[in-house]
Amino acid sequence: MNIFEKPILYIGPRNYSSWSMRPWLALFWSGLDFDDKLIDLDQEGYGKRQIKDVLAVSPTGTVPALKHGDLNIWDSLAICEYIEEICPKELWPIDANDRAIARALTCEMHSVFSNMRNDFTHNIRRIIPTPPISEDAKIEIERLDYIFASQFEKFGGPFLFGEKPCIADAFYTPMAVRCRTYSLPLSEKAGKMRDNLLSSDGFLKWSELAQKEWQPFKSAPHDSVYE
Ligand SMILES: N[C@@H](CCC(=O)N[C@@H](CS)C(=O)NCC(=O)O)C(=O)O
Repeated sequence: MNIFEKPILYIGPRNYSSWSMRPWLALFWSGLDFDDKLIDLDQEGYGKRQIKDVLAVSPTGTVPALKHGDLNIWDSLAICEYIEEICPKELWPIDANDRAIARALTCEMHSVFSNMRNDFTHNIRRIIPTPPISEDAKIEIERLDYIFASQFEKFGGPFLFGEKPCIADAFYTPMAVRCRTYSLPLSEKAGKMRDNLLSSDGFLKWSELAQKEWQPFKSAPHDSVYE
């Protein structure tokens, strides 16, 4: 690995690829100089992890993937952990207990919330009428509400652990997007945390770039329905 080379983050279309947004936000907040390279996911092999352009940079056939010198890392969380190790800034809270909880929340986001992710597909640009909410998705929305509200109560925002953004914020920002896109029910305090996450410098930049990538994505149900 040559640490003097710029890291390159391979990402999917910004409007849809929530997994790509997570390490991009971590890189944005890290202070590292980096490039990103967009790979069109709306092509043969999508959904099967068999897109040729993606397989060329990621053994799992998924984005995000990070290239740093001769090192290639796949998976959003592993990429964030790597960035945290090489960057000059702390991307986890300083306090050991807070850091442990931030990691637990991040792992929870990475491995749970599948109903919310499947039922409310990520779409930054649109406001979509709230679809029927399944019992399983309702349980996850309530859990998300608890996380947002309790972190807001404890730290007062703007981020989940107070003044500075951390990897947990990068992981939960796409959930704030879903809450906004589908007007999902949140308590007042959780709603404040949602709005805070959607007002961060990193998300506003990502969102601005997403607006410019204006092409419908045939695999995204709402872009064909609401185009
Ligand atoms: N667990 C992976 C998930 C990555 C993932 O599912 N990425 C989607 C785009 S958001 C993908 O590349 N899909 C390609 C496909 O399904 O063919 C991570 O955390 O990086």
